[in-house]
Amino acid sequence: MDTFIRTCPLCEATCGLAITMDGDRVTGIRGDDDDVFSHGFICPKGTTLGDLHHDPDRLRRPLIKRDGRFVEVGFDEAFAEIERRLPAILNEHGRDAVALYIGNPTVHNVDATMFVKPMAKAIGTRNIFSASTVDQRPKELACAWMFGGGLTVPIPDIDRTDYLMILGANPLESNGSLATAPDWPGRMQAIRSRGGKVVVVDPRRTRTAAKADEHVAIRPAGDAFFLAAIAHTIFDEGLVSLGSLEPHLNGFDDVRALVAPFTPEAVATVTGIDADTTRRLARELAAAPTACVYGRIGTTTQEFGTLASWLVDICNIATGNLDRPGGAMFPKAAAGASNTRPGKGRTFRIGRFASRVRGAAETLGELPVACLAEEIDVPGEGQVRALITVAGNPVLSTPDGARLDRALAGLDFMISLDVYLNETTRHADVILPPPEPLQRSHYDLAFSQLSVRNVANYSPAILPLEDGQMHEWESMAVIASIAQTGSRADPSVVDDLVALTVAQGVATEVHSAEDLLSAVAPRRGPERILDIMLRGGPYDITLDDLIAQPHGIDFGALQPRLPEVLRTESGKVECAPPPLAEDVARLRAALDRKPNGLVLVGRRHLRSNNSWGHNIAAMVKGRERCTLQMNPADAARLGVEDGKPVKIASSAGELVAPAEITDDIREGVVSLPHGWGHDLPGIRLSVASEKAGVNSNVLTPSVVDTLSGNAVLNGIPVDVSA
Ligand SMILES: Nc1nc2c(c(=O)[nH]1)N[C@H]1C(S)=C(S)[C@@H](COP(=O)(O)OP(=O)(O)OC[C@H]3O[C@@H](n4cnc5c(=O)[nH]c(N)nc54)[C@H](O)[C@@H]3O)O[C@H]1N2
Ligand SMILES: Nc1nc2c(c(=O)[nH]1)N[C@H]1C(S)=C(S)[C@@H](COP(=O)(O)OP(=O)(O)OC[C@H]3O[C@@H](n4cnc5c(=O)[nH]c(N)nc54)[C@H](O)[C@@H]3O)O[C@H]1N2
Ligand code: SF4
Ligand SMILES: [Mo]
Repeated sequence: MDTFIRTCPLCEATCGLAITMDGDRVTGIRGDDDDVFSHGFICPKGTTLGDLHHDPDRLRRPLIKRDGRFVEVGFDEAFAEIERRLPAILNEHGRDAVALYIGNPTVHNVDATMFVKPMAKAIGTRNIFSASTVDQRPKELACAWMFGGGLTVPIPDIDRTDYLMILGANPLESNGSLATAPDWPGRMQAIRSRGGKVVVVDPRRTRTAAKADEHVAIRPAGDAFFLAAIAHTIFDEGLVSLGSLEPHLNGFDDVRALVAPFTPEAVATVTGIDADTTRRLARELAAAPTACVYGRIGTTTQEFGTLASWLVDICNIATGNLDRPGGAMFPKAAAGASNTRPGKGRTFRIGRFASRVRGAAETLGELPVACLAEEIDVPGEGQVRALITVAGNPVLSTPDGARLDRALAGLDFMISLDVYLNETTRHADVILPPPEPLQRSHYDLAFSQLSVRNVANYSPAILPLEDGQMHEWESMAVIASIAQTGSRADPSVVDDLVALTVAQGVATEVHSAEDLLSAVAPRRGPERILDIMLRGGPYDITLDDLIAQPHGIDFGALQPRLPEVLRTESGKVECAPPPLAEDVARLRAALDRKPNGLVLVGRRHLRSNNSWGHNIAAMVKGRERCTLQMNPADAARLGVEDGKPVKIASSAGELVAPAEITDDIREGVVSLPHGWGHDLPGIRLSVASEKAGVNSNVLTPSVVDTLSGNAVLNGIPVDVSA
């Protein structure tokens, strides 16, 4: 029996795991007590990595659809099929005829993270979509405008704060997001134990809210109004305290006028929060020795997501809490961060091109995934005819799931890189499975840039590839060469090119690109690129240094980084960037809305992983979880009984799900989790199909936050009937 140390790739918390193996069988998984960051913490999901490894439904060989049925083939044959069909579409209909959808696990997989962009570039399409536009795009844009980088996100310093206000996040179920921290439960409890306060703003009394000092049951989509009223109060009552931030700010005084209409009284109806509470919370925030406002998916996947994201940091700035210990701080990642390299600031722009059908603006090189179905099913010049999905299940994860499902059936050609034959990949002509997590190395390129401590941790692969398997980066490199030249090249061609580009990007006077490349020889693939990034990074370490420290290297608590972290044209924090300032008019226009009828929000459960956790028996055991939560008052009014099926209808579609009547949700709001609906024909998910649930995104219209293009997944008007 051997024990292997590796980082869990299943969520953003990056826990260290100690995995015992007997040959290629996983015999046990526990938290790694010596991990410099997680200190032994593990959640129930982390213990299921072995079940994923042994899952008989997990794809181990490529599949090709022949006469409507999938047959297992080797990679050679799969690539021959791609060679036969992909270049023909590119040649006949142009580069934009091939779309790409990049799903969430891509960022948990260093192979895919490093090679998906080169693959996209080789295809040369504008039709790039990703899970980011059903997730954090508003936060990225707000940060790009304010600080000059989409990943220059202020992270709540939860280990040192005296006051944490959490909006639209449930880290006790999700284990945290845009705030990488193993053991959120322990770290949150520590705030209270040292005499601090935790406030949770959420329409539901979540597990996180239940463990906090105070729960504020906001109405869905009320966050931008509420935060504007907090900021208003801070200005109005003379509570602004910029401290050492002042010389680093541009346009802070403009914010006062922008939030002026949003008095606590004026927002009370849209937020559902009485003016006294809002005022008190603003005073508490200003009075706390250190404080931090933290907003997550409930604040971004809604109508005013970008404004809410901006106002989170306005509240942090106004109280002097940006960039100070205990406030919201900027991590300094060991590898891959653009804000650790010297760089000239520039004014960030979106809308360099627009989507064909509705003219939605490009953001960070992508189009909103809410537009994907229409780009496929609306005929005309520039129509999407082929799709490549990478680690994504957009039929269950993105708006108007039923329409997208139909649209995918009409494509000329579809390739999926995925580990399962699921609701989305059933439409593919070719499925290329990556090796599973234990067969690949791991480094959190993205999450170390979003972490509450500066930590670096590398895990080598535990198991080798089996015959007939291929690394995911190699598959991507081969597809890139087919898209670029019409025929297959060895993956090393693209690999060399990517390594050179990365080396040139991080080269300095001390380390030239050539020096870097020769220093990391003979490594190849992601290891070589990572080694280059580490050598060019702020701590000047090498991959060997990380290999020598399997429990990770801790570079310590976050340090103040202003103004060095900024890449704005002014070199200052832009407090009132024009696109955000202009969007405030939209918020003002909505101020007099009267809430009317029920609205739908989502939720997550500790034992889920978006749409793909449900094929593991340990993840779906227990009572049914895909239920419509509703408040007893709403249930009584509508004659709904607990456990009985109810019909839920929106402008996009309708579903039937069992009702779960609970005080833990505010009146006027109902909640259904996403990622369910495993009852479609042709999928190969034997466990998930047994507890199929319903696809909540059948109810999600393809409406977006107009500034960011991010889908509105929360606050959807619905009718519920018994
Ligand atoms: N167990 C588990 N963990 C996960 C995932 C998973 O599927 N399962 N998914 C991972 C991913 S991809 C992500 S992005 C993260 C997300 O991590 P979190 O942001 O913590 O996600 P949720 O747990 O969905 O919490 C969102 C909360 O927002 C509330 N909410 C809904 N609408 C509003 C609103 O308008 N205003 C406010 N203030 N609150 C609102 C919901 O009630 C919910 O409690 O989780 C990650 N971790
Ligand atoms: N209503 C509603 N909808 C939501 C949300 C919500 O809160 N409410 N949350 C949104 C959020 S935050 C997100 S991030 C999205 C997620 O949206 P997606 O990323 O589209 O969906 P996932 O369910 O994460 O699907 C991941 C897919 O990747 C596959 N996979 C897993 N590991 C690998 C790998 O290493 N390589 C490859 N190639 N494939 C792999 C899995 O089999 C699965 O098919 O969903 C969004 N949708
Ligand atoms: S919290 Fe996340 S990273 Fe930690 S064990 Fe659970 S799933 Fe893995
Ligand atoms: Mo996400």
